[in-house]
Amino acid sequence: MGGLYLLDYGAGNVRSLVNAVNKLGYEIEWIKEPGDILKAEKLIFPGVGAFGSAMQLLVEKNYAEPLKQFIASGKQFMGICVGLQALFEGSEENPNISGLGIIPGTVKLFNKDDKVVPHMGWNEANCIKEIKYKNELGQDIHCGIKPGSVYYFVHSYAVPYNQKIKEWILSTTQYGDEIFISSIQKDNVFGTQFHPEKSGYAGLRILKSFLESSGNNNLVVVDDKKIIMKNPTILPKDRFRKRIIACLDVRTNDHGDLVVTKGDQYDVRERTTDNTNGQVRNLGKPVDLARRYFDEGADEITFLNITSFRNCPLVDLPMLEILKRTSETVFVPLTIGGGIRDIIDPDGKFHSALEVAGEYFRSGADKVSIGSDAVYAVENYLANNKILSGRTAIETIAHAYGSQAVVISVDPKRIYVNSPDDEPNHHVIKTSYPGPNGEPWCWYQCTVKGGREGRDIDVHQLVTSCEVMGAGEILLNCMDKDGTNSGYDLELINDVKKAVRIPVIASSGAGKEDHFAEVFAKTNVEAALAAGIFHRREIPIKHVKNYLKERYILIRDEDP
Ligand code: 1PR
Repeated sequence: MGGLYLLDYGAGNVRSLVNAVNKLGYEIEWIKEPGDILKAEKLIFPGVGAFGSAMQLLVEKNYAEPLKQFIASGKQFMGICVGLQALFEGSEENPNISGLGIIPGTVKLFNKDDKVVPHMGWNEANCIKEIKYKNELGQDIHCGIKPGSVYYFVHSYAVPYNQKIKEWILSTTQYGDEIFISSIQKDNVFGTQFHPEKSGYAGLRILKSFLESSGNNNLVVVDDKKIIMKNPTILPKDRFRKRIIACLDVRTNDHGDLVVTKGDQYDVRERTTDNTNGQVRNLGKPVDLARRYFDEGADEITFLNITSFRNCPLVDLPMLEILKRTSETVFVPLTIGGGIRDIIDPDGKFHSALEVAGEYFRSGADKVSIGSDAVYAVENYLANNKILSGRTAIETIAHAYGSQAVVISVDPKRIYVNSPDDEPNHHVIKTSYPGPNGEPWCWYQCTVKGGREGRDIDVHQLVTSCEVMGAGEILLNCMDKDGTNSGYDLELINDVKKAVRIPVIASSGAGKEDHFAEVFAKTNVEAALAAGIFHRREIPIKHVKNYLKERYILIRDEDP
């Protein structure tokens, strides 16, 4: 099939979409100028970032009018995420900016009272009508959305279910007690609020059906006889899945090769018989391991460059190549951490954290994770009477790419005290696991440079400030628990969950299946991350998921 085009305006990770299309055996060309839009036979618009900036860029680049003409011409269009939202009249996200106005209605912010926002993770899409495409031979192709399958969502705004536009609605999804439109389809226009290119095999099936359907005018048909419109009812609980994340700490070993390693409380060197530091532990090759975890059912993959404090020219950042290669075969979200900060090349050239993040997004990352730089930013924010500067990495990246793209990686360690009065400037909690001298209280000190340096700031101050700055998720490590296989630090996790309204990933300490069940049963964390047990093949991800399923914890099943 020729004439398949991608409408990109440089706002984020579209590499994964291109890779997904290529994997399905199709080539896709990029729209470079307005005239290309009308040349296209099929067009995919993977809107990324904020509604307002997407629309502004469409207008600035003179794409908006040709896009409307393209859609009116009856040629096939697919919008993804903001690419779907742009079809509506407007969005609460940027009330002064108009959408394309093809579908009546406004995109609204989720209600944050009963749930964390963004809605980030795997959820169901329930088709409320049955749609079939025709292929070139006139055969039916189902739209690819299958009952029971789950898809990857990442957004804070959505279009609420609305009977008045029922002819447009293909599926709905429930988040908390809200039902929103998760996909639309009418004539030649198709769109998903979720990301098919990040939804594993279930998502690839949807892209495939769109690509295989005939590209001629109006050949996409709605089979009217099959339309079963029923109003979706609000269930007592949504079907949002708990996520299992595999984390790969990456660094160069003593031979200069990039390897996945794993520390015990952040010490990544083998212990030798004479108790001196040995070689950096080598647990495999990053790209191969990521692929293995995708096949085993990981819901996300996180790469952390743990020697990021070393200076490196922007173009030689070691993780760029790893991301590019991983995103060719791994179709779940990828996060990259380590070194997301302003950098100066060895030749003296300055690059902002925003530029660094941009390189990673273009190489296939969906989120960046900020560690040390977040601690410094919060220190300045608190010293400056909580006035936002607008210039921190968190703020600039969240502004350009959306909050959902900014994760804060926290590396805390416990400091025990006898009484809260001993530490009046920090958030102190009573612990059931007293310190070495029986101290019944502790606070969690934030560290920088991979745990090498403790700072005078506690986790509570860090996460609440980062949320204000625009971070979209917290990756909550714990130095005391890392690599110990003794279970997650539930006290820390519960304390952080109470403090923020953004998703939290529990990390550090998983040693058996029951630790995952425990963290989901005893905290309301959105995701659990592990490293060592997966790398050492002690417990396959599949076993963890089966164990959770047997205990009625909702997880995503593999969908081959
Ligand atoms: O400060 O923005 O450059 O980011 C550096 C990043 O590298 C941070 O996210 C920091 O957590 C990470 N990092 C730095 N040094 C180490 C180290 O181990 N020496 N890794 C390190 C942190 C912790 C987790 C680990 C979980 C689960 N690793 O990512 O994967 O604790 O482990 P487990 O399941 O085996 O217990 P910046």
